[in-house]
Amino acid sequence: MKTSLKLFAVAAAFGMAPASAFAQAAAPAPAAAPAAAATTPAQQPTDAISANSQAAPAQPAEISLANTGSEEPSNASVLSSSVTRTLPNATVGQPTGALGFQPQVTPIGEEASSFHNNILLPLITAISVFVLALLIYVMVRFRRSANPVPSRTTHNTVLEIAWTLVPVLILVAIAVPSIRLLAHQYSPPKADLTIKATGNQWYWTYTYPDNGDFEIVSNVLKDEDAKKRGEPRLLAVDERMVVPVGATVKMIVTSADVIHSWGVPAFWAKIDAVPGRLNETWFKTDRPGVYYGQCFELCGARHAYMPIAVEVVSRAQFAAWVASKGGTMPGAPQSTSGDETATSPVTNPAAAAAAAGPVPTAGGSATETSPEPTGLNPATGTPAVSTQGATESRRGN
Ligand SMILES: [Cu+2]
Repeated sequence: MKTSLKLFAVAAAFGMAPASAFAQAAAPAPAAAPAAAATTPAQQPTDAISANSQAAPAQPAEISLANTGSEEPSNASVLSSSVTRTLPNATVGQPTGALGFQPQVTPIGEEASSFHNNILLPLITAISVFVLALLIYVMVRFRRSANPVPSRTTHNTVLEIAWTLVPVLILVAIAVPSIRLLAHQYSPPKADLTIKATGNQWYWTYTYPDNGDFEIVSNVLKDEDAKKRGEPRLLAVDERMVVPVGATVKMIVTSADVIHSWGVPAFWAKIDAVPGRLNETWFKTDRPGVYYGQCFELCGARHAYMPIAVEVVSRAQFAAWVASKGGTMPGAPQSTSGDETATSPVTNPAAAAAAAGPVPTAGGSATETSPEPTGLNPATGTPAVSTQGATESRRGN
């Protein structure tokens, strides 16, 4: 009896450890939304735009490509094919109501969810079932009527060694893939693009230091506006963070006021946004689409209303979007003064293509003509990776 109980205690204590993996598993179910959700979130960010005085694209409420100085005539089909909003896929990139993780679209996410689904989940299930079976066996076999005179046994060497050794071996077995996953997460490939995300009460701003340091302000959409655009409520935003497909994106995350947390579950990326401090995470996805996240740190009254929407587009579409925001592509002729190779279409066709913006092909599909996203940032200076810079740029507010 006693041994069985002890075995139960050990197994139970052990069983709880892998269960903590569930802690990160929580999909970002949008918090229960009071009707107050729709109270004019779009007002705060105006000062944030004006604060970023350099080359601010005069408050682009609606994206317009017509006057970006591109040599292409303002062509409606170019416009619609390059900078329209991608419609979200209801099964990817947002909560679906299903159990488990959202479908993962990054290599890290695939590795992590596979670790969870194929190793941790079966293991904790087996342990729980084993413990439950032991409990039931003890309750039936050693109940008072069936076992009136209990055994006086106090030690069983074989059993004691076993219940010490087996959990240790299980932990070691878990540690191997776990530490391998950690290593992969913390040794990202060289970044193609750096984006600085700043949490604010209660919206996000995104700065693109590689693309002329322009800033976009991302506010939650009212429920009715989200519905009109075919997007999920409390996850849709007015200005999405846009990244090119296949690019390794380095996220520099900070905050302008209190602690927020930037995360997109489908990317397996989440990191705290701490005022006065720069945190870093990264993601890379080969799947174009719209992926939603939210603030993951309780940050105040409207914590539930500062969602994150990342739109993954082709490289040509990204270049068009950058141009529409008044930014530049790295290596583009107008933005380089000292780098002569970057200006030559011969030595750097990617840069030339980027400078020219989207090529209006007959089918309107700019994707086919887009060069590989590698080389997106030939001069990966990461201008914003200075703690002082982060805090100082915010001081003006
Ligand atoms: Cu927040």
